[in-house]
Amino acid sequence: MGLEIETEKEFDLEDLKEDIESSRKTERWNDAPAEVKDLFHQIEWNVIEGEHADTVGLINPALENDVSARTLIAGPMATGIAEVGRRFKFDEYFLPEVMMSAKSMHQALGILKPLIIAEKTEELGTVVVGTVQGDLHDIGKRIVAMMMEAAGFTVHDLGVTVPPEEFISAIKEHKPQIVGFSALLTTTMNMQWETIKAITEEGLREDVKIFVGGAPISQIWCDKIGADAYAADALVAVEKAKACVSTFKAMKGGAPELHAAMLAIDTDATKQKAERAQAAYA
Ligand code: B12
Repeated sequence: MGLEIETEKEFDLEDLKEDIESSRKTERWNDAPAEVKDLFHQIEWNVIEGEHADTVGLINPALENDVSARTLIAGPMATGIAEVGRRFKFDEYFLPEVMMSAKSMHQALGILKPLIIAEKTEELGTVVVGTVQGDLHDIGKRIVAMMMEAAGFTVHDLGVTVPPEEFISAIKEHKPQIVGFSALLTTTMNMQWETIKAITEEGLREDVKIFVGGAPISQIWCDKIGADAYAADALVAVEKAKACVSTFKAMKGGAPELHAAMLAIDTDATKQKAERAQAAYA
């Protein structure tokens, strides 16, 4: 018995060393200055390992090296949490590890939030966002909310596991131009549809432009449930939101022309995403 435990320990340690080595050898961020590349690897690694104090401790040194908050979020923090997702999927990680990594992300976002929000220079409109009922994931939704706010929107974040009635109350209270639903589970994505149905039954559908997002969400799903726009990431969401309150302001929520206009933005956005990845030293 004792021997088995010893063997397993040795095996795990070897695995860990290999992981560290492959993480260090990665081709990512090769265009970044050496010290920035090293900081990025350390941030990514600490997100993966769920070392909150170390993740947080690396944020200021990165900012002092002229790395922007956006680059940190879109770069090492994003690749770190993506690797956590991969490990979870392949049973290399279990919930406790994922929760530790999520905490690292939240604490780092807490530091970066004021820097992002400080970018706000104009008032573009109001956005209500929330993670749909039954779903507790909120890192991505939080990033969307932060980026929307930085772009000039007043954002009301309703939090997680938000029932349709709460979205309806928030629409009545805040009169947003845009409402965003986040869903990270295949079992909760249907709540996006249910929420749209509830908003429609309440007679509010034309008043709001509905955005959907989250890992299992796609343009096909957006089309199917009658949402106005899908965004694969926060920056695409911001771009579409800005278009909604400017060029397409007069279009009503649920209008086929609005849906088509939002889709057209993706063609350009895909190109820009490649450029951003470059800027984030991807
Ligand atoms: C972190 C995490 C958790 C954390 C969440 C902590 C938190 N406070 O958010 C914890 C540990 C709590 C958790 C729990 C669970 N999780 Co989880 N989790 C993840 C993980 C690893 C990362 C998610 C994340 O934060 N990604 C990083 C962010 C930045 O990306 P994002 O959310 O996709 O957001 C971006 C875009 O999608 C978009 N976006 C997001 N929202 C919105 C909204 C709008 C309006 C727009 C326009 C755009 C947009 O912009 C964002 C920024 O660019 C994913 C893996 C994955 N591949 O997603 C699994 C994952 C989502 N979880 C999964 C599962 C199964 C669970 C549990 C059911 C596990 C369990 N057995 O209990 C529970 C569910 C609990 C519940 N009821 O919700 C599965 C889902 C599989 C499926 N088929 O549905 C995944 C995919 C892991 C996997 N590969 O198996 N999880």
